[in-house]
Amino acid sequence: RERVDGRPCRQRLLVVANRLPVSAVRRGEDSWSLEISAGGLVSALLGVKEFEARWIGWAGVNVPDEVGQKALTKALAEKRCIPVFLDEEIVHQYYNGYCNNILWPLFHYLGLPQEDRLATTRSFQSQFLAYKKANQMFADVVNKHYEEGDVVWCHDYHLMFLPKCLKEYNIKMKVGWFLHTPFPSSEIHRTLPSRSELLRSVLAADLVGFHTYDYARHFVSACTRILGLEGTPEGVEDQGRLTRVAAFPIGIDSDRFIRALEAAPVQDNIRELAERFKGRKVMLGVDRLDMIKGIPQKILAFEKFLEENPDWRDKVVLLQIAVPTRTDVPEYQKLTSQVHEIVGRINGRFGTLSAVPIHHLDRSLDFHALCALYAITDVALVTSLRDGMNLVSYEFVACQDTKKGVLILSEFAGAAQSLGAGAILVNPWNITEVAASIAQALNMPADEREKRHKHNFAHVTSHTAQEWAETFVSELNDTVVEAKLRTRQ
Ligand code: ADQ
Repeated sequence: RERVDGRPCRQRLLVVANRLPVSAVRRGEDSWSLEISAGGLVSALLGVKEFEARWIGWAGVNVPDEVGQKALTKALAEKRCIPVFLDEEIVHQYYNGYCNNILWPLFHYLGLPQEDRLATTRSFQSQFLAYKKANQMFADVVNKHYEEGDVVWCHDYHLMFLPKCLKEYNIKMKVGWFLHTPFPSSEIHRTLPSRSELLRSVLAADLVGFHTYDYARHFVSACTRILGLEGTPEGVEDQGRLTRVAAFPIGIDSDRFIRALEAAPVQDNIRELAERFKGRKVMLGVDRLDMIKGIPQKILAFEKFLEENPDWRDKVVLLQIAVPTRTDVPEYQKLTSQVHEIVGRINGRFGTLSAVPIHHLDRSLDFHALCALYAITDVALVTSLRDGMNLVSYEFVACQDTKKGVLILSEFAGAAQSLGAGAILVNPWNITEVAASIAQALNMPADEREKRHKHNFAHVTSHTAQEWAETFVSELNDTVVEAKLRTRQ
C-alpha cells in the first residue's frame, strides 16, 4: 500500500487479545472514560516504528445496550482500539470457565478440575462451545476491520480457536499466534478432552510462538503424538503445509524502568523507603495472587529461613505485594485466605512490638511506587510453580543497577532460561532449598552480586519487548513469503 504522497504506509498490525489494554468506566448513557494500561505489550508495540498497531479485544465491561456500545466504540477508536462485545453468560462460560478454570490450570501443570475430567460432563462441553463461540466473535470483528496487507497477531490461550476461524474467512490473511503461558508436556495436553481440535485450530496460523524452546518442543510433540503429524526443525507439517513453530522470549521496555528511577517522585519514594527499612535487608515478592505464583510456598520458605537463622530475625523484612485477580473464583478466594493465615501466623510468631517480618499487601502498586520498591530491594523472590516467562524478574533487574541485589528465581519460570546464569535458581516446591538460597543471597559478597547482576542486566536491556515484537512480526512476514515460494516450486 502507498500513500498519496508516494511514501510507503507503515504495515498495519492487528493485535488481537482477550482484553484491550484499557480500563473503561461508564460515565453516562453515551459517555465513557478510558485509561490505557501501560503494560509490557502496549509499550512493546508503541516502540515498533515499522508497524501501526490496532488492538482488538474485550473491554472488560458488559455493555448490553446499543447506545452504550456505539459510544464506547467511538471512544476506543481514538485509542486505536476496537471492541468485541461479550455478554455476561459468554464471559462466564468462555472466560471464567474454559479459559481460567480449564486451560490456565492445565497449562501450568495443575491438571483439569475433577468434575470436568470427562468430556461428557455438561459444564465442560458448554464451556468449550462458549469458547468457540467467543473466538468466532473475535474473528468476526477482525475480519470486518482487516485490510489486505495487514498482519494479524493473536495472543494467548484465550484465542486458540481464532487462527482457524480467521483462515476460514480468508486463507491469505497473515496470522500469527503467541502463547504467554507455558505449553505443557504433551502428556498433560493429551488429558484435555478437546485436545485435537485446539491443536488443529492453532496450526491454522502461519507462525506459532512460545516464550521458550521447551514450550515449542512440547507443542510440536503434542502435534506429532496426538495428531500423528510430522514435526520438522521448522515446525509442524500437515499434507505439505508447514506451520512454523519457534521460541520468541518476551522482554520488557527496560528504558522505561531505568528512566523512571531518575524521576523526582521515585527518588523521593526511594529515600522514604530506605529510611523506613533502615538497618534491615529488604526482600521483595510482586505477583498476581494466583496459585501458579507459589506465594504460600515462598512465605513458608521465608518462615523456615527465620527459624533456622535467629540472628537475621530483626535484620530482614519480606514485602509481598500481591494483586488480587479472578476474585470471583472460589479457588482464588481460598488462596487469599490461606496466604493471610500463613502471614498472620508468622508475624505472630516472629514479630515484635516495633516490627513484623512480613508486610503483605493485597493490591496493585502504581508504576512509580513499583520502581522505587524494586530499586531498594536487596533480594527479590520469584518462586512461581510454573510461569510462561515472568516479567517481574526482568523489571527487578532493570531497576537494580545501583544496588546490585540478588534474584532468587524458580527454575519453572521461563525467565530461568534467560536469567539463570545471574540468578540463584530454585525448585519452589523444595522449601528447605529456598530457605537456604535466602541465606545464600543475604550473605552474598558484593563482587559476586555485581558479577551476577551484570549478566542479567545485559540480558534485560538487550532483549527488550520491542525487539520481541519486531522479531515475531518480521518472522511472520517471512513465513508467508516462504509459503508462497514453496507453492510456486
Ligand atoms: P503474568 O502472569 O501477569 O503474565 P508477569 O510476567 O510477572 O506475570 O507480569 C506481571 C506484570 O504485572 C508485571 O509487569 C508486574 O509489574 C505487574 N504486577 C504484578 N504485581 C503487581 C502489583 N502488585 N502491583 C503492580 N503491578 C504488578 C503472563 C504470564 C507470564 C508472562 C507474561 C508476559 O503468566 O508468564 O511473562 O504474561 O508474556
